[in-house]
Amino acid sequence: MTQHVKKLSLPSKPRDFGFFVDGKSVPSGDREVFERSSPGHGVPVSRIPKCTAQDLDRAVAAARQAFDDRRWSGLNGADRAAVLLKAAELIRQRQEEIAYWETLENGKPISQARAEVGGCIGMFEYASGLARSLHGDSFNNLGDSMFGIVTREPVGVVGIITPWNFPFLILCERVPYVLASGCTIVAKPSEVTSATTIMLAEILSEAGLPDGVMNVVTGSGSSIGQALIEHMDVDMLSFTGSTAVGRHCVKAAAGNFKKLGLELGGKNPQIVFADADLEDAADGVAFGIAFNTGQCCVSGSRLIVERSVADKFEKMVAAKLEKIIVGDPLDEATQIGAITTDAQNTTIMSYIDKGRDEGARLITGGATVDMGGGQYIAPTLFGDVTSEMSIARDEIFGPVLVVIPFDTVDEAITIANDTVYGLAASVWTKNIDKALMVTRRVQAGRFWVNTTLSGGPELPLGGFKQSGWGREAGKYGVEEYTQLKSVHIEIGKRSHWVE
Ligand code: TXE
Repeated sequence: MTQHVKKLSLPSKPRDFGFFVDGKSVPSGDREVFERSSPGHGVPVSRIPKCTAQDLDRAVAAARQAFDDRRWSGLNGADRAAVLLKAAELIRQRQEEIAYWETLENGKPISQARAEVGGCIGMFEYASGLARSLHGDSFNNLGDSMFGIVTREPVGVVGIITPWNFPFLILCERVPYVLASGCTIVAKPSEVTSATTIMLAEILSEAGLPDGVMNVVTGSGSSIGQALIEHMDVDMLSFTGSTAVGRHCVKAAAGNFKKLGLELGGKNPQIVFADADLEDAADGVAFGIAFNTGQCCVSGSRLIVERSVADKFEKMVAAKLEKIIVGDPLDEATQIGAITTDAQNTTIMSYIDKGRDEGARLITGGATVDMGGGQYIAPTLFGDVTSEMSIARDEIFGPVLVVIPFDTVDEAITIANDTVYGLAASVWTKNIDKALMVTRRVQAGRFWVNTTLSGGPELPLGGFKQSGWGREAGKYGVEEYTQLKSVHIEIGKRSHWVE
């Protein structure tokens, strides 16, 4: 592990952000304000309003009105696509600014933040095509007197609740697809990373999105988030966050039976066979756990490795982890930055203690890193781990990898599936039979063969088991935000029931 000093500078004073309703930014006024400090430095960088229940009602009413009067869903797909394409162009123009604020509030390295914003541009561009190609079905085989069509209609007002680990990326895996479907939005970002969500609302407005189609409320999960999931005028909720709050959403959605999309936790396996390219696999495994300091729902946090190469491979991974550049998020050279919240820092360190207490062998890392401010944890590897240990079962959401050896393909699959989660999985092997067998039998919504953490706008993401409901992105992502209507059309004279 190497340490670096920062290059970009911090803002001289915290920036004030307003929330966004009906096409306008609303300043905090006399509302309480949440001040966010950069997790990499401990310096205040932004201030956001704590929205009230009335603010939420206004935002939902604006989204309702914009949906009901069809100012967005009534446009043709080409017009909706034009707005999404213009938004992509404006994001490109503001890429540096968005990346900077993402880094300041989240603590991720600036180079990574830039790449993520680049990925978001692609989401908007891809979804613009979907706005034009979304279609239903027809049934011309119902006999001469009947024609059937199936149409897709937008669900309505969609609430989007996002977490702090990828504030802009997770938002952009949803917003352009929701807009492509014709729905309207009330988004609530995590209270610690709200800046870039507010920026997206401004960008969409500038791109020509009609007022009221995209609204943003800010504040805590327990107050404004809870009110959003319970709101009787919200037709669908897309929630990304912890499994505990996801469960809560299921209960709250019962009020008006709102449709739910849930992307929750993961404890994702990385299965490495002895016949893999072990150099590649070691690099991929290190990337899979350390990227975004392991604060990814799809982090590869369980290394399930064939016993015959386990010792050797463990050392290869440890060597990679020790070379990762942990540093100031504003430094161009940094590969992993700060842990995003104090609470998350405490959680990760408590799991490292648990690992030691449970009898796992600490191979590397296991400690905080002093950068003179902010909170940093060295990439950590535990050997001699059994599937019963909490470090093997719980989502730690930090740079902590556990090694579990196996002897047979069946055993590898059993260990991989021995979790309540089913979000993602990777397999590393040069044997096509093993790769396919594992891909078929491991329960995960996203799968990687000889790679990890790849993604893009085309392929959907989402979980099996307790990792969630529904899929985001791809054509499937747009379809999630639609509902089907079947239309039966009688042709010619009706044959009468009452003569
Ligand atoms: O998530 P929360 P937290 C996991 C990860 C992490 C743990 C806790 O294991 O350690 O969750 O993180 C909003 N009604 N993931 O506490 O609380 C909240 O304001 C409505 C995995 O930050 O679930 C934020 O906008 N909303 C995950 C969002 O929910 C509520 C990413 C997520 O916060 C709410 C993040 C409520 N009652 C954490 N309570 C992933 N799958 O990537 C909170 N929120």
